[in-house]
Amino acid sequence: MKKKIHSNEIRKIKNFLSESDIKKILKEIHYKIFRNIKSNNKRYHFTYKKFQTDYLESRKNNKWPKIYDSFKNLKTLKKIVVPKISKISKEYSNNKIKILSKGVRIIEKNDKRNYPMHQEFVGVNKKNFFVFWIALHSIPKSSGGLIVSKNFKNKPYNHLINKSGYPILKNQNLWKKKVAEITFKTGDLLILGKYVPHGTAKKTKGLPRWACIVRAAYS
Ligand SMILES: O=C(O)CCC(=O)C(=O)O
Ligand SMILES: [Fe+2]
Repeated sequence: MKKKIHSNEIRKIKNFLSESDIKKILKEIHYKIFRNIKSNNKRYHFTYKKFQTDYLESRKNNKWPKIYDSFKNLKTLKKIVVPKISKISKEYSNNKIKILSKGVRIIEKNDKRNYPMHQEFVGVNKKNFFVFWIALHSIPKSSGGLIVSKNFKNKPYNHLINKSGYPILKNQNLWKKKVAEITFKTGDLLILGKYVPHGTAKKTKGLPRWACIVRAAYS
């Protein structure tokens, strides 16, 4: 029997990506960043700390939006993450999945890019689709994990577009009253149904938060 996932469900899968998978992903990202900063140190060398400091440096560069956009096409997403998502999806359905979008999302302390509460269905014209959200490092409390609603119906709610252009649920303050914060260990995956209200957890501490987000639909 397949463990079908419903549109109002969330499922956590621990250790979905291994430390070595993640190192490959972060190295690819770091190299893209490194090539675009004016660094005195000409030699490329990956360490997690250097990755984070080079990122903060490259954010000041006007090429940053282009670099960020290129993360959608990371080879490691295609070669490591997508095949693993296809594989795990077979546990939930006999139907094949189609990747709708993939990318990397970064949240810094008190970041304006924080996502308010929303459901994922807005603008996605697929009956059966899911968000695959993967932590690229451990994310303890108050470090920009995810908040998910504890009390909601399995249906679409009305959304409005906020100043940043994101579709968000009306009455954010009410939604935010009944949420649980999800924390992550390196490589953990959270699968979210299209009607699960969710958003970015407050980030008041720690280095920038990195997650890989893939949206996929069953045919
Ligand atoms: O990564 C996050 O903090 C939230 C992202 C999200 O909900 C989305 O991309 O739809
Ligand atoms: Fe979302």
